[in-house]
Amino acid sequence: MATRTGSRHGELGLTDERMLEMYYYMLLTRRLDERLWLLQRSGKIPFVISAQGQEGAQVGAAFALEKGVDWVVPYYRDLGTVLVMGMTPREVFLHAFAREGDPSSGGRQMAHHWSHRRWNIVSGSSPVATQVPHAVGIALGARMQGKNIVVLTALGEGSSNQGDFHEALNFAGVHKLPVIVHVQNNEYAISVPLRKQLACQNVADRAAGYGMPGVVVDGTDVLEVYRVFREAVARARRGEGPTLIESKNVRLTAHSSDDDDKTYRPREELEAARRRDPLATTRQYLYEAGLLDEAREKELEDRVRREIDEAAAWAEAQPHPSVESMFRHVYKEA
Ligand SMILES: Cc1ncc(C[n+]2csc(CCOP(=O)(O)OP(=O)(O)O)c2C)c(N)n1
Repeated sequence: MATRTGSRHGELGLTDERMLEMYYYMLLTRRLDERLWLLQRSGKIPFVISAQGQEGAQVGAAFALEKGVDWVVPYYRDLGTVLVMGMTPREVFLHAFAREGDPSSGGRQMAHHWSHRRWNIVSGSSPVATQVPHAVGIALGARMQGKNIVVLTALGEGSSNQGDFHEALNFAGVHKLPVIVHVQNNEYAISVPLRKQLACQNVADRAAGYGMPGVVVDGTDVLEVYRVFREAVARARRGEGPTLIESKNVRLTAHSSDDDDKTYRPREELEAARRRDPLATTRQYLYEAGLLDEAREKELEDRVRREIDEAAAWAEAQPHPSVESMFRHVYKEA
């Protein structure tokens, strides 16, 4: 497929096909996320913690990496990231329904703790920010083995106040490790608004203290996110070390399916966030670039719905883990 000259994606070296693929992943992430809420509300799965509003930041970032080569240590909202890196809708549902074939944990681990051996996706723990030292450790290990890989990790802005974040960034900065730390700022840490979380303006401002570039990017703009991550990836591969990237996002849902945001979040503010919805703005871009029209959009929506319907029905019919497998991956098998 051609590359549209004069278009923003063309200027970034993205073909029309690749641009549409970006949108496909954003749409898949959103529709999958919506389906997880329906399943949770109907009592079929226990818990959802959404990527809604952060698809641009996640898909843009993951598109800058090399699938199956680079490593990702995601956080619970990173559905878009793990889909781009190779996880399938079937695997997402195996995880959600806690079925035996779940690549994240064989149906044992808490929801949204994404992991996939084949695609170098490493599970985080429930305490927030613990994934950041893990990512830095993986980067150090790769350096010692002489492998030229990049490690991407992500967290929310609230989690960037944890000690783990600061220790990890310091170590990565001192040793110039090939890590990209992506703070997906969605302006809330559960019910705590941004103004009560930070004494500085941007999380990215902290990068200077660790001797690395700190970049602020509009997370709702998938192309701009792709551009800054591509630069950070190139920098890491050249051996120039880590980058801290803060994407500014919107959170379009409550913190999780256990939270009621009506108690702390004004509805007008949510309406304003919806006007910045990255899915809507990217769709608009595709219409203006002549890559999407109503017929093509319907085709894409139908394809995504079919994929999700098929994957959900298939995964639900899979077996639960057996009792005998309870201690697998807990103790070393002799
Ligand atoms: C160490 C630790 N403290 C508290 C929690 C409970 N907790 C889970 S998510 C969360 C909010 C995190 O907010 P943020 O980092 O901004 O990410 P977001 O969920 O908004 O994307 C908290 C406090 C936890 N999991 N771990």
